[in-house]
Amino acid sequence: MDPITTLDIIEAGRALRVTWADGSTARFHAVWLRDNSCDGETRSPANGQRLISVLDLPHDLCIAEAGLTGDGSLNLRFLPGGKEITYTSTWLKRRIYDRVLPREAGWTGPHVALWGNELQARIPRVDFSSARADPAVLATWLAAVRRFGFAMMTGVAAKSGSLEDVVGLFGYIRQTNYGRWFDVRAEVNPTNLAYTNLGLQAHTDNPYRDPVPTLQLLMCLENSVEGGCSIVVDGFQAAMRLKERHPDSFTMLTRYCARFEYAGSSDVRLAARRPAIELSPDGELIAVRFNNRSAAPLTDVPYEHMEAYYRALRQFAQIIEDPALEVGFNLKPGEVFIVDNTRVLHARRPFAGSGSRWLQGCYADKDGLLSRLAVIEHTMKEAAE
Ligand code: NM2
Ligand code: OGA
Ligand code: ZN
Repeated sequence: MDPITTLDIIEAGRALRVTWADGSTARFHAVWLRDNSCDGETRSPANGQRLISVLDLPHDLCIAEAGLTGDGSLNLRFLPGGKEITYTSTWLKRRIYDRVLPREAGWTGPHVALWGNELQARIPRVDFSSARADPAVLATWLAAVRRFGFAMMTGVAAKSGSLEDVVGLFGYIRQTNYGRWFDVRAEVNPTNLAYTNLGLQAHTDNPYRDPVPTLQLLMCLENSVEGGCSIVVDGFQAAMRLKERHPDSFTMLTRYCARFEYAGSSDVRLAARRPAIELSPDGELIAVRFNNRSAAPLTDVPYEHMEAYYRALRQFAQIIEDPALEVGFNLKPGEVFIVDNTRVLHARRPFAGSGSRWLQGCYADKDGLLSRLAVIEHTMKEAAE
């Protein structure tokens, strides 16, 4: 633990400067400190949920007294009201916000690593039974999805519905008009081009849905055709290449909304309006949407910028097609791959021949996966302490 050495009430009690033994220092506002109190009147001891609202924070809140307790925690008294609150030094230090965030558009968090075809030699791969039996093994698989947006699973029973068991390891299936899961094989009168033997250019699934399914899983039941190889591409890596090579094009794809739609069967008319590259208000790379088969007419790009937008899209597509970014594999029965559908694009080469190719796919969501991973990590950390 890093103890607090100095406390200075500043700005007439509207804020506090805290200095730690290692020399680091940060300011915290009275309103922020009061809002983040962990006492039983502010947060439910049963579930940690907040009991107060912003309307319970007086507009003239200030810190009247600041001191250190015997164990080095920070103790504050607020006015009006005179409420006393204690914070541990570690809790506070982990939540410093008094810093300049040198963030250029396109940043990603510490758990995300961009990749290209060097991942081919070290595709994250875990066996289903091991993942089911051992939370630590499951955690390595889930962490790979968090890090690379892509992972393989082997040893899954090559029978219809097995994806239920795979998704059951970490979360919930997202049911859609395609079903809880769907068969991917060449059909007569296909309702979707995925249900043919055509090649599918690298894409994210269902960009015509809002919210988009954030995970997709594809499992192989049969594969004895010629061709049909699977390819994955890190869409975040592609977006950053676009930014490096053609910054104006990156801006085009983040600034204007594209449109996507699907009405391949008479009971469905899905449509969404979202950018091809989505950033958060502070520039974090959040999502890539790219799917030539469901791109709808662009009507949100002004006339003056339409040609530049198409140029940007073409440059993005060229980067996505660059073999240097591709990881490829031929799925065998019992193999599953999972992609973060907000980030990693998947493609299929065309196939032919006398054999059969039968995949099953399903959607799920990343919030549940990340929650499951956080729970395992938290439990393992507690056990180690
Ligand atoms: N299927 C496989 O997003 C798409 O339309 C890709 C989706 C039909 C569920 C195919
Ligand atoms: C899909 C898809 C790839 C394949 O079903 O969404 O992209 O290999 N399929 O058939
Ligand atoms: Zn797909």
